[in-house]
Amino acid sequence: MVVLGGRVAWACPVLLVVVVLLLQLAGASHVVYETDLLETEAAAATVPPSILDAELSTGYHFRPIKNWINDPNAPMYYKGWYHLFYQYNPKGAVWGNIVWAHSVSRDLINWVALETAIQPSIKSDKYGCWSGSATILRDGTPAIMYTGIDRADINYEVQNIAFPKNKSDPLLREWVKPRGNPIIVPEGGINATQFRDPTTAWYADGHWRLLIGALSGASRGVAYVYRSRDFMRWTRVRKPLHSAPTGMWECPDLYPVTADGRHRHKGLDTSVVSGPRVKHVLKNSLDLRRYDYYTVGTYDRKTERYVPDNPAGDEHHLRYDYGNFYASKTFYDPVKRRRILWGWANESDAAVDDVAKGWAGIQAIPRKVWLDPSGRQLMQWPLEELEALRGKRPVSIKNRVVKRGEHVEVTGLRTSQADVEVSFEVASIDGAEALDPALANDAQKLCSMRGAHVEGGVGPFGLWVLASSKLEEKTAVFFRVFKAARNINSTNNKPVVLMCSDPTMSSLNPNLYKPTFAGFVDTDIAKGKISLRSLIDRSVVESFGAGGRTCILSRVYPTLALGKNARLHVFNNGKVDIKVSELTAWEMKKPALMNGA
Ligand code: DQQ
Repeated sequence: MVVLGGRVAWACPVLLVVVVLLLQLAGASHVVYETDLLETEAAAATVPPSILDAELSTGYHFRPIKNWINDPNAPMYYKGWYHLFYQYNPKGAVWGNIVWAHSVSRDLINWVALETAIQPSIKSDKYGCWSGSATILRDGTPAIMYTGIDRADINYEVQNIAFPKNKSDPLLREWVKPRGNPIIVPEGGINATQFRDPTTAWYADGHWRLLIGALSGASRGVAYVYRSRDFMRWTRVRKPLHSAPTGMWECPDLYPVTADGRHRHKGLDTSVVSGPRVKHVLKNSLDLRRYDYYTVGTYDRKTERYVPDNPAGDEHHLRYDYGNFYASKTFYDPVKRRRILWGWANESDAAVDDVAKGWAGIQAIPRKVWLDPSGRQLMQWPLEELEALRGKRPVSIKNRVVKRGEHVEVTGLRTSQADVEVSFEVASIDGAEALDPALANDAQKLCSMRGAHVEGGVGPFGLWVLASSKLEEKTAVFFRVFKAARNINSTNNKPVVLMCSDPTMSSLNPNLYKPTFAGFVDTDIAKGKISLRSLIDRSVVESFGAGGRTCILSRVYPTLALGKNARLHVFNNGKVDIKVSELTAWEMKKPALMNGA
């Protein structure tokens, strides 16, 4: 064992493997939080030094200074402060010993870490304080509902409540658990080991309601509705809000969005349950796939049922993010009247790397979410507050044609931490490839078979980010256009647009998980334009296609493209020329306050 920079790092590979295995055994059996927890001795011995490089530590994405984090919990606004709680292991960089860490912010960019808010202290959370949500009650009191683990032998899951000790403290530093916990227990045949993550509650007709995620039988994901008049005594509604044969639903979220064109950017309070232009979004985090899926539909408060507009949506149609983004949660921001989405992005390195570097997990940049005018899907965009971190001297390119096989470097700024907005013009889509019908609904496979280096007709074109000087390392974020075809995203036989993140060449480090991620983009490329925004922050690339219709977050760990050596290029590996009508790139500053880092 050696001590690195004041913290303990395990250097002996045998010991390291034992530690990792023990930590795995101590963790929940239903989750594999690491891409490759079962490290071999050989891998442990070869944690590449680059993984420990401070130049890979994210700067403007939310994270604590050290240790493991996962799900965002109970985001809320209270008396002038934004609050974020999150699942945290105070003892190390792998999942375990879970408590609720707590940070507060005035602007959702600068964060101050406070004391642990909720930790095991009563019988019904003795073995873990898992995910949950906040609700502001009608008298203004915030209440937190969370899942407690109350048995040592199995993950027996119950729901607890906590209130602020002092409501006049805007920072809500201390939380108390009243007598009477747990206030919801798994009864009536519910699988007690798969029953967790209460949502924010909504109020109508004299009752509060909330959802709890569950698994019914071997494979049915379920969102149960519980109702209460006083927020303390809860009764389950006999039929669930909704269910689908997808496996366990973790961290459900149900919230209203407006389909009113004039106000479509506005968020709605969670208790707005009806109205002529009110739709609902139901999101589930699918434990089997570790992705967040949602549908747009109708919630009926009388029957307490939800019906998706597109029944096929239950079969994994839409995702918030087609990359590394899980266990998300939204909240309504009454200050700017918007709905904000938080999501967790795990590492894509190995557990041994995380132990060695001492931290694991970030939160994605909080995003504003609203309903697309089509009504078929959501739009997402990084919060406007982030723009305060943009450097004063952006670099821009205008009207630059990028020919077949050409790449254009964007120079004049450091791009290891940058915000890049680009709009592409596609003069004609006549040269687009035909879409193989067998892959027409499988964006992920399509992208892995036709990655950034495979020449196409129209595209692949996009950005190489975190590129090394000789391009041995680069992460490609790009579009590829196919001829008109029917697919899950094209209701009227439009050309099909695929958005991909291809990190297969992102790092010379051989021990990494480098999945290509992809989603279709519901846009009419025949009109000749498409935009891309990428937020680059050392080991994360978070991209927004077509104004936020399709989003992809990737974790990457270059060995060469670090710090001032990271480059940015526009590339075109299609046969048809494309034009960059405008590109603007800003260096991104670190927030003045990031949890003490
Ligand atoms: N993480 C929590 C659970 C939740 C899971 C435990 C999702 O409450 O279901 O840390 O990542």
